[in-house]
Order: sequence, then C-alpha cells, then structure tokens
Amino acid sequence: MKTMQKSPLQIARQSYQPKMPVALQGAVRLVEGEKTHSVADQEEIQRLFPNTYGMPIIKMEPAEGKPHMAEPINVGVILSGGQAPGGHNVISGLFDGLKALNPQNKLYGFLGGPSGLIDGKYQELTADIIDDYRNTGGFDIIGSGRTKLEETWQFDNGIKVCQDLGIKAIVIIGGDDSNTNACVLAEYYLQKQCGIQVIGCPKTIDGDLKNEMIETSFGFDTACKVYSELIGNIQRDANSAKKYWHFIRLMGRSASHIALECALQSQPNICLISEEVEAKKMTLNDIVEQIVEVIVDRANHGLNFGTILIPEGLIEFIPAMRVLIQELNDMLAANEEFAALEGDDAKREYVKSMLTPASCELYRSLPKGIARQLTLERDPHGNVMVSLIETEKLLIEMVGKRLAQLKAQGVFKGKFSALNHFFGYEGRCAIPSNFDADYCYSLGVTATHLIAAGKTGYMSSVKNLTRPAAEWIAGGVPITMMFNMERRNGKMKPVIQKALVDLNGAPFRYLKEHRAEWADANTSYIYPGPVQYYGPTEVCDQPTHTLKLEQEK
Ligand code: FBP
Repeated sequence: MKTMQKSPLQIARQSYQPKMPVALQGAVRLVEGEKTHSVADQEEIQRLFPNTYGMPIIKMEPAEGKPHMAEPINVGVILSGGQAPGGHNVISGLFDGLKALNPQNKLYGFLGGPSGLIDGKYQELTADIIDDYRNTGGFDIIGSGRTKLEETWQFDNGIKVCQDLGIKAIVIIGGDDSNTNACVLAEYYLQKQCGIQVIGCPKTIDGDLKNEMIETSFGFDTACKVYSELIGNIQRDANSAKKYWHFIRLMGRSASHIALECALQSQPNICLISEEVEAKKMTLNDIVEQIVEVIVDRANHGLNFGTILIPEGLIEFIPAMRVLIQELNDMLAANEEFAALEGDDAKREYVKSMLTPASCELYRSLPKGIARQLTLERDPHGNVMVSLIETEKLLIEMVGKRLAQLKAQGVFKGKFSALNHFFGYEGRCAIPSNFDADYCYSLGVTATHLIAAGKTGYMSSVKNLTRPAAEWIAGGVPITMMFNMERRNGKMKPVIQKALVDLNGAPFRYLKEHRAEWADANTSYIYPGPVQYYGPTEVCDQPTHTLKLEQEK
C-alpha cells in the first residue's frame, strides 16, 4: 500500500498528546444524578421511549487504581453526516480508552457512514491505522455518509452484522438527526434485548447541536477559526485596495452560529443573522435596503469597500421565501413528471404553473440562476441543500440594482464593485484546533467509560469548556432529555431540538451592541490570523467567543 505523504505540521501533530479532564486520566467512577425528562412533550416521548426515557445524567469522577475491564469487548464506530474537524480524535480517544481498559478490546469502523452498519462494510481499526490519523482533520479514516438509520429492517441488519463481529456497542458520531437516530436504535435494541448498546457523540461545524448539557458540538471551533482567518485576510485586502465590497456566505445550514462567531472574531461591516431576519419578518428587499444603507453611508465617507457575512440558510428564514421553498419541496417530492422534463426553460414553466400566485411572483422575480438552484435535488431529509444556493450572488445583484437607482437619483455618489465568496468546505476538514483535538479525544474516552458501564441511549458529554482542559467535566446525557416532537415530512416525530441563534443570548446581544460601530467609517476590522497549534495558551487554546460569552452570564 502507498504510504501517506505528510507535511512537517502533520508529522508534528501526530505526537500531540490531547489534554484531558483530570477525571479521565486514570480509573473512572460513574456518579448518577437525578432522573431526567425531555425538554418538551414529555408524555409522548416517554410513551415512545419506554426503556431509555428518564435515565439519570452521569458525571465521571476519578477512582482508585487503573482502568480495568475483565472481559474484552468489541465496539463499532460510525461517522455520520458532514465532516467536522476532530472526528479522528473521537475515534483515537475511543481506541485508547478501550485499549486502556483491556488490551484485547477491539474497535471496528463502519465504512462510509451509517450504511456501513446496514451493509456490513467495516474495517478493524488497529494501532498503526489510528496512529496515522491522530490529530488530523477529515473523516477519511473510515469515511462518512448521510444514510438515515430509521427503518426496522436497517436496525435488524445492524444486529446481524454486530452479532457476527461480536460487537457489544456502537458509537455514532453525528449531528442532531444522527443522534436522534442513535437513540431510536438504542431503544429498539433494548426492546429486542439483543445486548447492543448505542452511544452518541455531538458533531457538527454548524454549532446547532447544543443545549444545557452539551455546551458545543465539535468542529465548530476549528471551522470558525479557519473561516475567520480567511475573512480577516479579505478585510486586510479590502482595507488596502479600498475598492471591493466582499459578500461572504458561510456554511451552517439553518442556524447562523458560524456567521455570528466569525463576526465576533473579525468584526465585519455587516453580519446578517437569519434568526433575526425571521423574527423581524424581513423581506428580501428589507435586507437589500439594510445593506444599501451601510454602503451609501460608507461611500459618503469615501469608503467604497467593506465586508458582509451572510449565513448559508438565510434564504429559508425570509418568510415569503420559506413559503416558496415549502411549495417547491412538496412539488418536488417524488415528482417524476418534473424529473423527466428536459431543459431549464421547460422546468421553469412547469414550476410556475404549480405554484400559488404569491410564490409564483416571488419565483419569477428571482434571478434565473437562483430560481433554478431552488429546484435542485433535496437531501435525504427532504430539505433544500442550502449550500448549493448562491445567496451572496443574489444579494450582489439586488444591491447593485438598487444602488444604480440611487445613483440615478443622485443619492449614491460612490462606486460599487462586489466580489462573492463561499466558505464551507475550506474549514470542515482542517487540522483540528487544540480545543477540538482535546475536546474530541475526551469525548471518545468518555464514550468508552459509558460503554464499560453498560450504558445505552446516552450522548458522550464534556462540559466546563471555557476552563483549562484539566477542569473539564466528563459524563453522559440521556439523549431522550434533548427530545421534543416536531413535524418532519408531514408527520410528528421525536427529534433532538435544534439550537438556533438565541436573539436574547449574549453572543447575539454583543453583535447587536457593536454592529453600528463596525459598519461606520472608522474601520474596526480584526485580523485573527491562522489557527495556532504551538505557542502560548492565550494564542493556542482559546475556545470560541460564542462559548465564552454564553458562559460569562
Ligand atoms: P452536518 O449537519 O451533517 O454536520 O452538516 C454540516 C454541513 O457542512 C452544513 O453546514 C452544510 O449545509 C452541509 O453540511 C453540506 O452538505 P454536503 O456535505 O452534503 O455538501
């Protein structure tokens, strides 16, 4: 097999030893807290999850002696959904944790995401494989996928595959939907009494899997730091050349956590927040006017440049657009007639004929390219793939048109030249920051202790994250605790509540208090620079501004 070529930094990172909470550094004792209940719809969730509902929160404390497990076990691990920096460290933490308990323990990786479990595609993860991936970005050690684990036949296939391999527990590393499915699987396996435990791990760069017990999902820290570096570089360029407005769309799916965090790190002239747009029931034109006002004002001070951050999911939070997208989702669901049409014009005419008058008008008013992007294939959950919709280009076009009108009226006297950017894939596989490397490794070790104690239906949790790693608190949170009932594909389903940006929360309030000052003529840009792995703690080990502000309260 061809050996992997490595950069000097990759080689140095291989020997980085992640920092861990004191409680995980030796033998561990599990302390059970109070019984729990779900965040909402308690009766319904309890009825649906009779075996995993109400379990206590678990805290890990140091114990006497060395980690030990008498009988060896086999464990399987799955990476689910979009890549997030640190996934490999969850797996190496899991591996080291298992081997410390009993060197005979084995770890199997299911290949290509949840489908690996269903189809029985796996690989044993041995020390030499793990060592090659320590502290690296990406999910390529075993690959990831977006197959949903939700059908009984899939769960039954999983039992068969696990029994063949002697697997006693599965760890699912994923976002809110994957952890929802992890809990459904845990409940099913308890009902079937097949002896297979299921443990979840909170992953997603989007930052929307968080709650009272899970302070942040892994990957958010590194991804935001990488995007903020790029934004800072662009701002320095803008402030040097003084001739472009940069419209920068940032990944994050529905929630605007990434855009908000990057704004806190880099202080752009404008940062749109989808949740605010929705709360204020803003139209596309309102957003355009808001941007135009800042551009005109800066132009009046001779500044024809700036930066605007746009959350990926913005378009879905504009109420009229949401209705249009919903109508398109319903129309596109299993629509063979539409799929069979050839050419963009035929498709456009068909779509127009199917929409309600208000949505049809909005659809017609959009640039053709954007309208076409709205009708592209949906993801496995039936959602529009917002990463494919070039909202930044839509805004450039609309802002440009409005400024041309204002110029004709003599109101706008400046120049408007815009460039578009989309940052998403650039950060999802970056080498994990020290924070993510440490956090993920601890999540992996924590998962092994939950498994060793026979727990199932739990999410691995590590808290107190703004403190030094030694003071972090490891434990387990029953996944049912995060559940509520939501309408999905026309049916009410138990799901983990997604955390959108809280407009009363400290991070958004900070943006609100400072954004006028960032927009005005006294440029306030911050240039964060690249993620640093070696050097002083204040440079290398800082958590996100979001976490710090949230925990200051
Ligand atoms: P997850 O929820 O699976 O972690 O997705 C993260 C994400 O990067 C989103 O921000 C983005 O919208 C989506 O994945 C892109 O999906 P894909 O990887 O399929 O292009």
